[in-house]
Amino acid sequence: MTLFPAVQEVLPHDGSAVLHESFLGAGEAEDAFGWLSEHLPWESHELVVHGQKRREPRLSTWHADDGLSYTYSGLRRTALPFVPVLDDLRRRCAAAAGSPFNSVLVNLYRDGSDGVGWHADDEAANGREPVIASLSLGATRRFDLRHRHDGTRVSVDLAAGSLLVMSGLSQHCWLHQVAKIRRPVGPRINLTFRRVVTS
Ligand SMILES: O=C(O)CCC(=O)C(=O)O
Ligand SMILES: [Mn+2]
Repeated sequence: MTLFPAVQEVLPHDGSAVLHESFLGAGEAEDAFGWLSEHLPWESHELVVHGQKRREPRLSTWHADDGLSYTYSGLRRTALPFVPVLDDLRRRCAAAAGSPFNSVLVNLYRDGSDGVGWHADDEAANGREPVIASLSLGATRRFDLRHRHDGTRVSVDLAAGSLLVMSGLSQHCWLHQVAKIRRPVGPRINLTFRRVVTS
């Protein structure tokens, strides 16, 4: 008997965020986590938040098809190429999301003192009503969404192998975060596949 549907909409209104709980099998998710954590050239970046420089509390890499660059919280990033593991995951996430992707931001949360604060993926480069596929590997972390106007809160645990596909008004009407936590937690990798549009 299945107690919870394997694929479910988590937003009550104003956009969509569809959670595919077991998008990757446990072995596949472990293999991808192991390979990416060992082989990606993890970078530590400074962000400009409210005019102040801060070191981002997570490591990341950004990969894109030829010639794309991207501005993220005041930081201009030049793309690394897609590698076969990322390309395979991109193809599968695109099929599930029903949308093509030309880039992926890969984040490594080393422990509970890494996180990402409230924000929306609403940079112009993501286009209007972007489809963003967010694949999680490694330790489970809580992902919070908060409606910008009515304050509605939704939280989901993003476990290894889960895929969250955000679309429609989700970036206009909602903010999201991965809060820092005090309890001991292992490393987590999150991949957000996006389609960056160039003007
Ligand atoms: O780690 C996550 O689940 C979310 C990451 C995120 O929101 C981002 O990189 O824009
Ligand atoms: Mn985001």
